[in-house]
Amino acid sequence: MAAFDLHAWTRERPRVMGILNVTPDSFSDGGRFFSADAALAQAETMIADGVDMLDLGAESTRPGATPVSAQQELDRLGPVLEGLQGCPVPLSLDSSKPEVMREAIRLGVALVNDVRALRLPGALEVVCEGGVAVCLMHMRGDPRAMQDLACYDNVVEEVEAFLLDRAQACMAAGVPAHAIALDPGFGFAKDFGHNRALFHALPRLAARGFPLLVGMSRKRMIGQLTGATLPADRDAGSLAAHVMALDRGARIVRVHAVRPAVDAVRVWQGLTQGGEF
Ligand code: HH2
Repeated sequence: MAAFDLHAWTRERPRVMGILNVTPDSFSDGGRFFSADAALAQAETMIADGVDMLDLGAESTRPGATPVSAQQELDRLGPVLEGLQGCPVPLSLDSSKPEVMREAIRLGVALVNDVRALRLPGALEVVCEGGVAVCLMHMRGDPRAMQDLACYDNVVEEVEAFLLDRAQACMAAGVPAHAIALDPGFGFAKDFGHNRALFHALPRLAARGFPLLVGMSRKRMIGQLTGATLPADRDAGSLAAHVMALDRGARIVRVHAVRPAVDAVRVWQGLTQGGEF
């Protein structure tokens, strides 16, 4: 099976990836979509709202999150993936574990979104054999202790070098270049200054030729700018940051609030690329 062509898909227009956290403890919506029924209802809502891809995660990666086993992830994801058979939009799996990736690929996911950039042993091989696309994200350490590692000489150079190195490793293992997206990993082992430096460097990262995915939805950096302490109150700020990211070359935005993001992408596309109405 040919891997999902992320380059062609994102060249057509920017894409909205909807976050579906099948978890009890995610930072902004933990517990809301933990049952398979609730997750499937939310998937249906996001599809009706025009989402381009659903990103299913079963382990929170918020700072300090408690890790879960591969079996727990599979128990959470299995019924949701079964319920999404025949889904009209491609599915993405937000996981780092090769066992989870293998089963999710069997159940039809088109993309593996890995905050560890396929660094766990066996992950790269599973993606290669499965013939799926991948999003490689930058993070240091693991979510439990990553904020202690937010210390860089030059965050942009280090993140860029890391992402290019991981993309090379994927291509050397047989993942086609057109199936690779990169993500600087906003908020992952980064303080506000690092996030801002990376935001300014989006054009430089985009110039490397891989579609850029950005995920700032409801994150602390948005709250630091707007004063909104509750993640659910950060959607407007997140939308502003994501539209600015599109102007700087991002091609996929990973969001909780799908409808406003879909409208924003339509407006961005219509005003910057022209076209008939
Ligand atoms: N952020 C989160 C999780 N996965 N994947 C990519 N590629 N980029 C991101 O910025 C990113 C990600 C954290 O957000 P969320 O899934 O809402 O929270 P939690 O990890 O607590 O479930």
